Amino acid sequence: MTERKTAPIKVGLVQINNSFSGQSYLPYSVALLESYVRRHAKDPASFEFMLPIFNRLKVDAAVEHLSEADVVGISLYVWNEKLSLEIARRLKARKPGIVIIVGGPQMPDRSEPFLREHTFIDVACHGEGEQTFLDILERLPRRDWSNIEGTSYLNAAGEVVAQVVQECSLVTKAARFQTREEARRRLPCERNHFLAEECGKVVV
Ligand code: B12
Repeated sequence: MTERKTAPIKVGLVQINNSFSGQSYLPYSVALLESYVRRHAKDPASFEFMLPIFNRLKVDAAVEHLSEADVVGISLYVWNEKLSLEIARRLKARKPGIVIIVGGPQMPDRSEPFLREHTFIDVACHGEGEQTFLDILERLPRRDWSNIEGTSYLNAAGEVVAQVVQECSLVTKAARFQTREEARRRLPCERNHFLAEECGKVVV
């Protein structure tokens, strides 16, 4: 039997949901990311997934749990954004070498202001995340996110690199916004604004 030469990369996942009467929503979205990596990675054994965080908890407790990780994927929704970003900020301060990836419906497609405000984020994912998350994990040793579709990040020169073109999911995207105004503000280009109008009936 051949032994692994390097320890597996420890992956932490965070998707904080609300609890009602002691019952919690399980972290479906990050579970999909983990399953996809386990199924499709070139070498699945090179990644070790920690138990995901899915309940509201104190920032300190979350940071403590995640400080074991080499990379953390965080799912941003309107109900967890502030808490999740504070966990990420404190985690990066404690462990500067950790890689922080964010995604989810609360991630704006026009990401420059967001990335400049939250410089502790290494890479953001836009839209469906399974393949994008795997691509990022497989590039971890190089820390090079260039040409990974569905991502944006600040490069070493502090410039925004936005690789956010996912034509097929525009209707889904439009459906994610609370109002047409929000859809117009957040979708990345004029064509998408037009589509957001077209999809008006599915904007909830
Ligand atoms: C089903 C659903 C519900 C069900 C959930 C049932 C259940 N058991 O899970 C119910 C009806 C309970 C519900 C309730 C609510 N919901 Co709801 N819901 C949805 C819906 C229709 C689908 C959610 C889903 O499962 N999608 C499938 C998953 C896999 O998609 P995803 O979460 O987007 O994840 C993918 C990507 O975003 C990305 N990704 C996500 N996280 C990460 C992280 C990383 C690191 C990476 C790389 C990628 C990544 O990859 C994932 C896989 O492709 C969406 C609308 C939609 N079309 O998505 C709204 C939606 C999620 N809900 C929304 C809202 C506002 C709510 C409520 C607050 C409504 C309310 N006022 O009470 C509550 C809150 C519930 C809570 N969790 O606390 C909003 C969230 C908006 C936002 N910006 O965060 C959405 C987007 C609808 C909308 N258009 O506004 N909801």
